[in-house]
Amino acid sequence: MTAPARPATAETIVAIATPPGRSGIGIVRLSGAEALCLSLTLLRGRTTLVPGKATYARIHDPATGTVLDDAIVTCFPAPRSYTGEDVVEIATHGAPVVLEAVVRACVAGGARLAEPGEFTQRAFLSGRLDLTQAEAVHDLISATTLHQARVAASQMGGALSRVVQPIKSELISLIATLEAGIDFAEDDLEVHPETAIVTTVSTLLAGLARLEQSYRYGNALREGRTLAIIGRPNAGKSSLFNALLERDRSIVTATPGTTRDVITEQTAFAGIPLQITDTAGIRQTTDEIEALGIARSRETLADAALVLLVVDATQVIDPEDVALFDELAGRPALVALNKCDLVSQAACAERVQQLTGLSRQLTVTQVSARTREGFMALRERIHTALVGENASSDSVFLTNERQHAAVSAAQAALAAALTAMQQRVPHEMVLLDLHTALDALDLLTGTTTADDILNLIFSTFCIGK
Ligand SMILES: Nc1nc2c(ncn2[C@@H]2O[C@H](COP(=O)(O)OP(=O)(O)OP(=O)(O)O)[C@@H](O)[C@H]2O)c(=O)[nH]1
Ligand SMILES: [Mg+2]
Repeated sequence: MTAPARPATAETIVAIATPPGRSGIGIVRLSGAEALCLSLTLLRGRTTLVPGKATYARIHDPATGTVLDDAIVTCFPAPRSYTGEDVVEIATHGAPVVLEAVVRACVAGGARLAEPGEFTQRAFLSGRLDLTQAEAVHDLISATTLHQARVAASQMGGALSRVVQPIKSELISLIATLEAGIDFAEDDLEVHPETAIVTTVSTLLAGLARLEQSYRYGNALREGRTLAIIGRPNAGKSSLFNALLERDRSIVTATPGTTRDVITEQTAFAGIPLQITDTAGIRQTTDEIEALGIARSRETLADAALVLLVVDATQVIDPEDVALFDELAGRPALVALNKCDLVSQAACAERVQQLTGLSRQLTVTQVSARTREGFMALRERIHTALVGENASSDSVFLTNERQHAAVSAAQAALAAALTAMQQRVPHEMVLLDLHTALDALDLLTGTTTADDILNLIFSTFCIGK
C-alpha cells in the first residue's frame, strides 16, 4: 500500500495503546487518513507498507534524523481495520521515552492526541461495531475473571445484538403492517387480524422479558458484588472469611474482640467478582477502639449487597443476636450457624429452628469453618443470593444500566401497545407505542443515539483504545 495523496477527511489521531510504564514491547497506534503518511515519515526511505503484514523497520526522529528504535510496523487500510479508517500500529521496545518520542513526532507531523476511547468511538461511527459491542470492548479490557472476559468477548462478537436484532425486525415488520393498513385502508390491503397482532406483541414482550431477567446476573458479572460478614464476637467470622477466601488473611484467636477493624479482600465466586469484608464482632462495649471497630462493622453492613450473619452454635441465642436479626429485616442476607462440629446434630437442628423462628425470611446454613462441613451449600446459597436462581449458562446478558434501561423502556412501550390493542384503541395510537419501543431498542444497539450518550460511554475508556 502506498501513502494516500488524498487530504485528511477527519483528524488523524495517535496514542500509546499499551499500559503506562516499562514493558518488553509498546505500541503506538495511529488512525485516520494521514496515518500511513505520518508513519512513513518515521521510516526513512520507505515509501510503502504491505497491508496486514508486519514490517521490520528502523524508526527515525523526523526532526533530527536520529534512530529512535527498531520497530515492527503494521498497516491496516480502511475499511478493514479496527476503526474502519487507515490504522498503523508501531510496535517498539516498551521504553516510555521511545514511545513518547514516536507520539511527539506524529503530533509534530499533524496528528492529534486521541481522547479516551476515541479509537473505539471511531469504530462505532464507521459502523464497525454497534454500541453493545463497543461497551463489550471496555468490559473485556476491564475483566478481572476469565468468565467476565469470555462473556465480554462473546458480546464483542455481537451476541447481544444477535438476540436483539430478530426482536427489532419483527417489531419493524409489525409497524410496517399497521402503517400500511392505515395508509391504504381503502385499497383492500390484507392487514393482520387483531389476534395475530396481539400474539406478535406478546411474543416480543416475552423475548424482552428474558433479556431483562438476564440483567441481574449480567450486572453482577460486570460490576461484581459485595459480601459483609457480621455477627457477635467469637462467632467465627474471621474463620469463615479465611475459609471463603481459601487463605489465612484475618487473625483468628479464641479471644472475643480479636478483629478490630474491617478487612476487605477480593475474590471470585463462579466467575462473579466478589469483595468480602470481615468485621469486628458486634456487642455492647466500653473499650474505645472496639467501639470504633463496631461502628465500622455497622457501616459495612449498611453498604453490602449481601450480609452473612454468623451465629455461634455453641452459644445460646441472646438479645444481641435477636437485634442483629432485626437489623437484617428486608435486606438480602444469609445466616451461617457456625461451629456445628462442636455440637450434636440434634442441638444444631434445634438452634436452626430457633433462628428460623426469629426470621422466616433468612435461610440458615449449618457450617463448620474448622471442618468445612456445609461449605458447598453455603457457597451455593451465597451465589444464588447474589445472582438469582436462574443464573443461566447463556452467555447473552444485559450487563449495564444503559442496556437495562433501554430494554425496560421497550418493554413498557410494548406493554402499553398490548393494552391498547386489547382495548381496541385505533392503530394510529398503538403505532405511537410501537415506535417508542423501537426507539428504545435503537438506543440499545445504537442506530439512533444522541451524542451525549456516546460521549458518556466512550469517556470511560482508556486512552489508546
Ligand atoms: N471448633 C470450631 N472452632 C471454630 C470454628 N470457627 C471458629 N472457631 C474458633 O472460634 C474462635 C473465634 O474464631 P474467630 O474466627 O476469630 O471469630 P470472630 O467471629 O472473627 O471473632 P472476633 O473477631 O473476636 O469478633 C477461634 O478460636 C476459632 O478457632 C468452627 O467452625 N469450629
Ligand atoms: Mg474476627
